[in-house]
Amino acid sequence: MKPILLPAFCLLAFCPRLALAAPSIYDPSLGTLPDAQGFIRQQNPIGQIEPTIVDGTLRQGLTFFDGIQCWNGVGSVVDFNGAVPFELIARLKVQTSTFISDIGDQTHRYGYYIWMSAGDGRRLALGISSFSVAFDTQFKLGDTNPAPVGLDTSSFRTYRVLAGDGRAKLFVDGILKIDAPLGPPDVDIARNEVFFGDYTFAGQSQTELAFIRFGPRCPCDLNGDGLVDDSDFTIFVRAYDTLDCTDSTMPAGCPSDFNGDAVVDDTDFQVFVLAYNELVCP
Ligand SMILES: [Ca+2]
Ligand SMILES: [Ca+2]
Repeated sequence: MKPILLPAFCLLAFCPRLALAAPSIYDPSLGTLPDAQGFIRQQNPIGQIEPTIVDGTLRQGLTFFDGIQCWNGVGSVVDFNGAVPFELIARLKVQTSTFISDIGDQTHRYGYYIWMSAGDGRRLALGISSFSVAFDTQFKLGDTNPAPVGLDTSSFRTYRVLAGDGRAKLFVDGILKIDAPLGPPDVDIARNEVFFGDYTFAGQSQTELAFIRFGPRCPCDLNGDGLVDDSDFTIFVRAYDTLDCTDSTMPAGCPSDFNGDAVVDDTDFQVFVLAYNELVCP
């Protein structure tokens, strides 16, 4: 017989800590700039408008077209070959962000970039303009990159990147927009870095960033919005009540079965509760 599901707080004190890799997060709702949360600012030239925190979001810009203002999570663990996919989630609103299709090297240039370089030398860049999104996965002259996808970026949207098994996927508000092969490793790039902001000297942007998190995919974030909260709890409880991963009503892939034993039971619940308590993956 299945045990009764207890409220999360009843079990918190008794759950052992799981040893999972720490994700990297920038959370403006804490009231501080990325500089105060472990990220290193890169800004050029002097005279850029100073970023501010307003209503829990990081406001940038309008940045200089021929300058940069971005932050680097130096030493972040970026692994595109891990047992679980690399995941990056950012919630962003764009007032304005430029787009250039090709400045001679066949890569795109966006006013707002999220740039990831993995430990194996592979690169992946997500560009977000006022009217489109794109991946750059190839950085050698003559290589082609996936075409940009039209998108109204002027309201807050959740951008979710998954990279693993040789492919990169972009979901926007839960809908798959781009699915492209990752490029080959480069020998001459800095590794394990994630930049966000105006990262290019050939673009400018004005944006509001509400959240960015990256690291190994967080299994407990069942709706893929970067947090582990009541919305995920609702999804988990439904799977817990169903129990059997082979049940036809279970979501495809049985995502709530965190330990892979084909049932969603108390063992999975203990994993979920740890993340729920932290609001993000432990
Ligand atoms: Ca969630
Ligand atoms: Ca299980």
